[in-house]
Amino acid sequence: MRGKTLLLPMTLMSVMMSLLTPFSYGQHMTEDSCTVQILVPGLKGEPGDKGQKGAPGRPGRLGPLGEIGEPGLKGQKGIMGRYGKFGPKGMKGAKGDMGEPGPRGPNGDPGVPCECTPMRKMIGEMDIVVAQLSSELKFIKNALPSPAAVAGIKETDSKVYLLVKEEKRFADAEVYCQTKGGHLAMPKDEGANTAMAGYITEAALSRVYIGIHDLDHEGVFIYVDRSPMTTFSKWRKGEPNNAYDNEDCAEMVASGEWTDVSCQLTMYFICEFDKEAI
Ligand SMILES: [Ca+2]
Ligand SMILES: [Ca+2]
Repeated sequence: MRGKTLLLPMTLMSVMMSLLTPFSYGQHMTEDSCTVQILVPGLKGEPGDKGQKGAPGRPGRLGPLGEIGEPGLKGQKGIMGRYGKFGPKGMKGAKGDMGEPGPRGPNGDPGVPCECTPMRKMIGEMDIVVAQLSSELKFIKNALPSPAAVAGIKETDSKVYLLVKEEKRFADAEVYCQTKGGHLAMPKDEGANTAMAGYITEAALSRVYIGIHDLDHEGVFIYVDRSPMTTFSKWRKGEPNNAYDNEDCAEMVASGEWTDVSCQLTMYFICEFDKEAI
């Protein structure tokens, strides 16, 4: 302990000496192994010359957002934009009230004089035709036994012929025709005979009763309306022959010729009606 106590004052003195004579004392101290070596910095040197200008520094960081500026002045009005697209079709509106009647129009041009006389005459003639047709239609409806039983209607200028496709004896056939307002057909001239023959042919028949007989006087043929047979006849060659003494009625074949036959045969027949009576 005593040794350190003695050393301390000497150390302090060496520090003081080194402050006064740094170089000489420093070298001296290294030679002494018993002393504590202390390194002390030297005095500050003179300022050096000013260095050259350095390279530009790196960009600084982005500064904070600035405050909102004052509102600018109002700009000028722009040009009109393009038209927009058509919108969807709207719903149909309710029906409006009826408007007031319009003003009366101007008078029309005068008409042409009426030629009424020819028109009236034509209308009158048409009325007659219509009445006649109505009458004939009524007759036909009345005369037809049934649609299937009639081959149609045949007519000449004065007669209407009806071929009835129902097989009847002579007397019954005449009764039938009379109930319709006529008789069994009575061919009294070539025209009527031809019309009836055509009727039979068109119906694809071979024979029909006609209104001729000699029931009252054998060999004296008359029409069913009791009119005599005077100028016209159409007997087939060899007829009438009153075969078996039993042929008092007459038929017409498709050629238009006549034959006397038994009145008890049943066959189709033709009725005739006066047009004036219809
Ligand atoms: Ca006879
Ligand atoms: Ca005969």
